Amino acid sequence: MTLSVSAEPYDFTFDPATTALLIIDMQRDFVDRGGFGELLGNDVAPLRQVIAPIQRVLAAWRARGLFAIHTREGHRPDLSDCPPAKRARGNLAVGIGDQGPLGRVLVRGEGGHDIVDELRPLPGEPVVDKPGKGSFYATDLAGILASRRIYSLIVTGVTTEVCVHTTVREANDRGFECLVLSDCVGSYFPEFQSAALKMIAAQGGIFGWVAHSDQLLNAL
Ligand code: C5J
Repeated sequence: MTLSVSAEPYDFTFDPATTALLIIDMQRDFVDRGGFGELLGNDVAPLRQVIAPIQRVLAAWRARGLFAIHTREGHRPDLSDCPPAKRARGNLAVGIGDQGPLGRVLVRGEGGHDIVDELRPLPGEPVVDKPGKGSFYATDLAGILASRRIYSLIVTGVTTEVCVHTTVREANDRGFECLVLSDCVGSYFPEFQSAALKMIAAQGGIFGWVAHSDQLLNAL
């Protein structure tokens, strides 16, 4: 079965059986107060706006028995997978691995590393823990997608210009077709949100397609 979604720069077509909904880093460290995002000096309010639209898409996706994958950015408790350069970046008083209001910052198993309750993964939905910004780097995501014969990704999550963009670029180079849902990805910076989405669909869809989630829900 092929479905068609009205998108930029032109309609996105996909077979639901070979498509995964990818939900990137919807964890408390980025969207809750006291997490890594706020410690970096950001206002988390714009990121919280994507929770409800993703919830709507995820509910529709699950209702059709389709495949969803979640990612989380974070590190081993001993930080052995955290490059010193990443830890040092920003010169933060409380940074990666330090004790913060939500537990140790960006560390696996801590409160801030958890996915928000509204988007809690169900059994059967893989959760990919990633040490970097891209979801393919140093993870088993490529293997999971290959074993399910997945060729297309519907991409959601945060932040648009960092982990979403890095993942879409990685996916593009690996031959995946990516549709990014404009209201289901969020940035702390409105100007980055707008530019990052334009960059994906520009030049004939150099990295993929962009559509509002209503268009996907119409197609489903
Ligand atoms: C960042 C992410 N922004 N998930 N991570 O550090 O985008």
